[in-house]
Amino acid sequence: MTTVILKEIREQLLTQGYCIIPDVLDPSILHKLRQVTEGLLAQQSAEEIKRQRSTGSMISISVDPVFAELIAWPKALEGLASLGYADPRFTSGYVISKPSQSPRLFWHYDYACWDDPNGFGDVPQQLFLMYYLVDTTPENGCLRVIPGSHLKDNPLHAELEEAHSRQLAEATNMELPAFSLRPDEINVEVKAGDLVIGDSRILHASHSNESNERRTVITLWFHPDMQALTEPVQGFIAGMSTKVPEDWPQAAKEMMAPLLARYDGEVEPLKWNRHRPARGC
Ligand SMILES: O=C(O)CCC(=O)C(=O)O
Repeated sequence: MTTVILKEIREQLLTQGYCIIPDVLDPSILHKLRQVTEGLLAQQSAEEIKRQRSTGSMISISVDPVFAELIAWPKALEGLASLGYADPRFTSGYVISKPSQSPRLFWHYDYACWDDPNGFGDVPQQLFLMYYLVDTTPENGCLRVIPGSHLKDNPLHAELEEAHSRQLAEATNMELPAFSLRPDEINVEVKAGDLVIGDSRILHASHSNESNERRTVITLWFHPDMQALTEPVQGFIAGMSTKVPEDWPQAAKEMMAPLLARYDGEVEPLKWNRHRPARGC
């Protein structure tokens, strides 16, 4: 990959709110991730499946040390470095798997630090790294995004309720604006093992899965440049950090250690606030 391409990819991330780095995972880790996620999904209770009808599932990566390998995946970290983020910090991750014949995922954004006066800054504070384990299309529930909505007001912002509310997660009312098709949305179709990187402020959703196969994504949350943020924000981020389970193998703990979000200062952290104020432009 040449620097010119990465400059374009960086530009796309900053202006459109998302970008794709192709072919990041190799067949061997993809195989391992499919096996582990299938096992985890098979253990979901009927109650959990009902509660997560729209997302499909919401299983923390802390349940299996295989995810340490993914979090510290060298090709992904190299990709982030080539975008200008050489010291990214991880906080959390989830297995989100839409079963065959499942409804759309609701529109939402994930950024939750709106009390920060720099919340509308040009530089992303938080990025999702999404790895789809199958090729995705509109038919099997590919990601949809509204380009530019990480920075600009969109009519949909005013119509959304809190992301992951019970009503949205259970997809009990598909007439809500959160489940609508939007005139300015685009499909993000990828191959299994590509890496989708997105600004956590971008409006995103997914199509319904009309296929006969599961469509699994593993979403990892990274903060690309924590040191550039104010201390109250650093404290907020550190507070969201997943605890590495004590019983994980030493090798997994060592992989994770340099990537964990930490804040050792004494300043009061900002509080969780997922309500985006209107920006006025
Ligand atoms: O299921 C998907 O395609 C997207 C998942 C998602 O929105 C998220 O992880 O925030």
